[in-house]
Amino acid sequence: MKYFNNVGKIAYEGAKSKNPFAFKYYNPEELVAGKTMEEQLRFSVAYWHTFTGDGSDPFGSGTMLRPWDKLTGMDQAKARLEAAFELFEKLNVPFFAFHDRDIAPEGDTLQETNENLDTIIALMKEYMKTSKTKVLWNTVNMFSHPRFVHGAATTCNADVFAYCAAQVKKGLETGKELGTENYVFWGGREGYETLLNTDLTLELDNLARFMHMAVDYAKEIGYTGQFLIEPKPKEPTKHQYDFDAQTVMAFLSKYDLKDHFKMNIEANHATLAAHNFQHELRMSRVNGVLGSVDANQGDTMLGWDTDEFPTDLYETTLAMYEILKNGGLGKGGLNFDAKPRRGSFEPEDLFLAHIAGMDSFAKGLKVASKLIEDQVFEKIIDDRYGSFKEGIGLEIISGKANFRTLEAYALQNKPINNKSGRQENIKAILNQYLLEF
Ligand code: XLS
Ligand code: CA
Ligand code: CA
Repeated sequence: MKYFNNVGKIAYEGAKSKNPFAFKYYNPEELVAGKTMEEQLRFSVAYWHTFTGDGSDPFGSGTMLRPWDKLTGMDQAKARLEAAFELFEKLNVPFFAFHDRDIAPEGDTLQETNENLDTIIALMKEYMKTSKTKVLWNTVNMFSHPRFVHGAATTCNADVFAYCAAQVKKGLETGKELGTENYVFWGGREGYETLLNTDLTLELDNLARFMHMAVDYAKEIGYTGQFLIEPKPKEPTKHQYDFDAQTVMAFLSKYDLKDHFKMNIEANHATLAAHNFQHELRMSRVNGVLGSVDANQGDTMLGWDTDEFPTDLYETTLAMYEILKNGGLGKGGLNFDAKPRRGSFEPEDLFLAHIAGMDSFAKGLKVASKLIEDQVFEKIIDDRYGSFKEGIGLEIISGKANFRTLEAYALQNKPINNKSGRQENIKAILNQYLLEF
């Protein structure tokens, strides 16, 4: 234990605790809705923000003080890994997630790059022998290097497509080697800047070809992790192909891929798509494709991906409501795809930020579980759609009605009566639950 000497093991001390390095709501062993909090929440640390992020922005260089930054190359990669397992143990998190290039640097050739990866993966396996922390998901970075300037699987350059295939092939082998629970596809540069130079059909067909190759290869090598697609509407490209959950579902249906993928829903990507977090979770849930969650939050005043640690209890409660209604996340989890602000640059801030996120979701879980136990929204919704349980409504639902019978009904019907939707009252009830439980 040498990277975070000022921080010990983070324990649950309860809501009255004033200790910043303690959980106030997250009590891993506590039972909520039939499972422990640890099992319900399945927290994961994002390797990129936590161990490689330097705090740079378009206007200034990095600010983060990280003990491993004295080193470079593979020495730095090894130190980061050691620091990672120290943080996992102190935070007591069950999972982490990474891109290939987060854990090991690129070499001069693809072969050298793969060798660097092999060295780190072997070391990671060693750490995992004595650690409880497993990999929630792995993925590959097909967006940072200049070779991806025109896209990855949707590039105009076939050599780049081939390179990406090699990279994902290695990613799936890594997933198998480490027993990762999921494999994520986030289309970093899969989108376009202008249609004036874009063959939209070819790009989308190629994206589907690529996904089919991935499905086939996973099957061939016996990789059993769940495949996830992570929607995002914009950034880095102006128009990302995986705009939102509904767009991705349409793509999967069109290309006969829908049996193989679920969604990894990120809160900040939902808001960038002009939805809210709950919308994307609900849309995925009701279509049976809610797979995992990137737990963060955006800023309503900023139009870009700020990846803040989630602290908005309203959002975490409604997210946990969807997740509980989904029967949990299965192989998925709550991955903190989030970074401390540029001004929160000390190593301790990594702990404080995760504690804030974990406590916010723990509280959300408790409130959501109570809301479901009391059937608060269920009763409201049941009552609101009551007209479909009898009479003409029942005929519509059961398929007996058609335009003629409905016209006949409408012609003889008395004036139509609507009832109030009572939105303000419902929000007040939600507030009562938030303050009480
Ligand atoms: C970027 C994405 C990315 C994915 C993994 O906006 O959130 O970090 O989660 O490639
Ligand atoms: Ca993400
Ligand atoms: Ca993001």
